[in-house]
Amino acid sequence: MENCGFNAAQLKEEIRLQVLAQGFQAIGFAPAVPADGFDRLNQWIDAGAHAGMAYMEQQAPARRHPESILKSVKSVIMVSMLYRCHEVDSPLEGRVARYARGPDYHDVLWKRLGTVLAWMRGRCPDMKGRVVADTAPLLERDFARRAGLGWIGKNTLLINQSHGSFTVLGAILVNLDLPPDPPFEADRCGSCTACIDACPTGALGPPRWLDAGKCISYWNIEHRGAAPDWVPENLEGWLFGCDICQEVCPWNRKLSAGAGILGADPDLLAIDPRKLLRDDDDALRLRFRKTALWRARPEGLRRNALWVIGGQSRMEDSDLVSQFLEHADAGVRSAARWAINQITKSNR
Ligand code: B12
Ligand code: SF4
Repeated sequence: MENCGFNAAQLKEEIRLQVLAQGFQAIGFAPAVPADGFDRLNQWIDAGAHAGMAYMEQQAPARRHPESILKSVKSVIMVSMLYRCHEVDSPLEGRVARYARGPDYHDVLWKRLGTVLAWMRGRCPDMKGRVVADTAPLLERDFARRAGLGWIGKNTLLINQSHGSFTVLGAILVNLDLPPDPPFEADRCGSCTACIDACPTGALGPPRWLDAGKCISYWNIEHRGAAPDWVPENLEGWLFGCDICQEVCPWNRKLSAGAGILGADPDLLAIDPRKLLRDDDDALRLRFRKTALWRARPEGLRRNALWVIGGQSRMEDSDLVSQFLEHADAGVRSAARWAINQITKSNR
């Protein structure tokens, strides 16, 4: 589509300003072409590295090209938003991945990118566009690299030279011809292997390959039901998600705690797993419905809380944990059994 009479470079600059005004830290423009990493995605799926994420397998063909999301797409506008990075030191609480410590980022991104798209429609009433954040079949990190936002680190995350990797990604797909930015070609990881070395479950490696079946954030976010014992044994206190491969990354060191627009809720910096176990479904819904933690649903949150409590092995928790030994959900029951065993072993 012609750019409704606008000079493409000027329209691009205006879009950039609109995106930055919505609190995004970075924006870049990529052409709507087949994804660079599509073959790698297929190798990853063929190797079973997606573990139980059936949607990754089902949607794989759709990730080849952004036209599966918007048929007439010509440009992919990639954006990233830095989230806040407060450190928390509360040994009895469960650790929450930083991206989940505020309102659900999907809602934030969809709303803000929707505002930008509405502005664009005001300029070009006949244009077509789609807002994307996480859930659509787009290889977001590939397109972010293509749009010049950064490189793909050995922890597989998109790293921006100024903002590091504690960012979430989103996109606006449009049928406008917007001049692309140069892709980010350099690999700034160099000889560093800090993330690969730090991962407690060996999920990373070879570089830029993550075996989801070994990744803590797969087990405590995506997986439903029981898990093998080595999962809770290596949880290192993570109640939801895991940030270890980002915490050790030198590119995240200079970030200040207050940086980023995605606000952090003080109640979500870390979560008391005992309170979580005492809450019923309605209370959990009220507390977590509008946050990313809701993806785990009440039974997943209870299972994760039991894993964290088991890892702390305190005798005084045994009564509470015992209440879940006959729970209706198999994942919760099995986590309670594991936690009781841990408590008993450590207090013999
Ligand atoms: C499935 C998924 C997961 C899975 C699998 C993770 C994974 N590495 O694939 C699990 C549940 C484990 C997960 C965990 C996390 N996730 Co996640 N996840 C996704 C999702 C939905 C798809 C990712 C995907 O396509 N994987 C497929 C594999 C094959 O991808 P890959 O290993 O990275 O390889 C691809 C590219 O990197 C590329 N590639 C690799 N090497 C090279 C080298 C070169 C030179 C080139 C050109 C290309 C290239 O080729 C591959 C195919 O495209 C995306 C959203 C989206 N729509 O993209 C979010 C996303 C990747 N997740 C995100 C986040 C925040 C996380 C967590 C940090 C959350 C947390 N704190 O717990 C962790 C990080 C774990 C990690 N180190 O990856 C963000 C990452 C933001 C960023 N800055 O990169 C995304 C983009 C969501 C978003 N919209 O913000 N996630
Ligand atoms: S920790 Fe080192 S190897 Fe891993 S992503 Fe960061 S710079 Fe790259």
